[in-house]
Amino acid sequence: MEIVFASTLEPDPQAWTAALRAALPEARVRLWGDGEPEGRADFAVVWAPPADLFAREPRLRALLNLGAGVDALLRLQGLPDDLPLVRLEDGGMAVQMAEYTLYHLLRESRDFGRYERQQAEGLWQPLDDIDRSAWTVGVLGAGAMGARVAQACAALEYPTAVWSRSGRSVPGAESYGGQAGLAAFLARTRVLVNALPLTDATRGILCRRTFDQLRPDALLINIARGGHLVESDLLAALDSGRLRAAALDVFEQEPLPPGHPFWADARIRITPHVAGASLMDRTVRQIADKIRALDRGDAVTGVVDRTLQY
Ligand code: OXD
Repeated sequence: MEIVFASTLEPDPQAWTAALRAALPEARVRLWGDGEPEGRADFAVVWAPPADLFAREPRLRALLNLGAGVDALLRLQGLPDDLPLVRLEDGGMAVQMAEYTLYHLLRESRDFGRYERQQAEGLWQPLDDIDRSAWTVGVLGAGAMGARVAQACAALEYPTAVWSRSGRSVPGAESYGGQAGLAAFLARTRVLVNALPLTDATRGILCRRTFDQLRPDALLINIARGGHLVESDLLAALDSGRLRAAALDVFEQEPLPPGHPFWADARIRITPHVAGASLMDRTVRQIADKIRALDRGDAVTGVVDRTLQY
């Protein structure tokens, strides 16, 4: 069995290739562009692969993505229609996304920013006790990421709901499904967390119409994709006071360009697409198990449905 590791974005492709070699000693694992003979790979492990991968590796039996989101992969020129794509289900990202969400939720609901300002003024001034019923969390997406985020919020007794296309239930959270359930979900939500896949159906879902349906003084946390957000609608919602703040980890254009209005906006907290990193050990173990199963002809989980786009 031959495996090729191909990424135009991964800063240390040698380390991933070495980890795959260690996890799959029975396979020949190559790094794309290493000068070795091409055209014989059975599986490709990728993160933003080069577009000519498919022409140069025509014998691929499956593509395994180093991340959970496959939106960019599905847009890649030359991607064969019948090539199975397997997304990463949880390579340690879900718990990090839960942490990220809790950090911003706690900061706002416990007013820790205000205590920081008070400290700078040498002021000892307890603020009002927290009223959890006022901090209703709504998570868009009930997959591995959304479910973990929702469970973490619910564990701290924030009233939590999830919304998904299918209405999948998550223990500890109320669940809402489909277009029919969206309005009721938004109407009970003050802290909106986006953990959806980016598809034709979800692009632009974080827009004025959505913001207008949330409870007042809302907080937006986007840990999915920049394409979900209509940026001008976010700025308008912050200006009008409809939203109090936003925590954004992902952007339509990454890196966020210098001079972009989000940089200088004190109501927006920016992180550089780090809310949920794929951790090497867990990711490689998961991918190695899946490659072995695929090689045996067994079914694996995480296969992308091209119609649903995730
Ligand atoms: C992912 C990501 O898709 O890190 O997993 O964005």
